Amino acid sequence: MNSVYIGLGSNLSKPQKQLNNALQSLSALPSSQLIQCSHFYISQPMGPKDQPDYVNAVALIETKLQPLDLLKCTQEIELLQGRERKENRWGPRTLDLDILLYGNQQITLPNLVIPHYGLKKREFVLYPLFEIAQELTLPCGEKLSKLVDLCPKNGLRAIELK
Ligand code: A4P
Ligand code: MG
Repeated sequence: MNSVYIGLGSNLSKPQKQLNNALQSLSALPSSQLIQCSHFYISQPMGPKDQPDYVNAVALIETKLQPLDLLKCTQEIELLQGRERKENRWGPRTLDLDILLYGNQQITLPNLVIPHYGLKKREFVLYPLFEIAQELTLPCGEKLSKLVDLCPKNGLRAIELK
């Protein structure tokens, strides 16, 4: 089994519901188990500002799926939840699933780069990841705790559980 961290993000069509649906789909992936998910966090949009705030979270799964098979699955889940890929970069979306880390592997393929290129500098990835993986060291040797210390929160806040 491989430990894989997945970043979830949504800012359209009831984002919290989108994330809950995505978690359900992740838990149903073949040869995989959903282990844990962070709180959901409200974050300011990175990129164009004329779009709603995002809801972000990070989930940990254990999986036997190989990285490209997993990518195929996560893209299918995005499409199932109405994701449309548009021209404008970093525009609003119903669901974005980013494979942040796949075990300790470093992967550079045309359609898959792991660790995810935004991981080290995005507060909406680092803080939820740190919540569920405080002792994590990245494949490059950097400690997650150090990256979190260096990253401003930029208004990021956890959604209170009711
Ligand atoms: N791809 C390569 N590596 C990976 C990976 N590790 N995980 C490729 C997933 N996909 C990966 O992704 C484009 C291509 O990246 C895929 O075809 C896949 O083969 P995409 O999901 O189609 O496009 P995208 O997400 O719009 O592009 P990009 O540049 O990946 O955007 P990001 O980095 O995902 O950022 N603001 C807040 N507050 N919260 C957010 O979650 N998200 C974005 C999108 C913008 N602003 C945001 C947030
Ligand atoms: Mg993406």
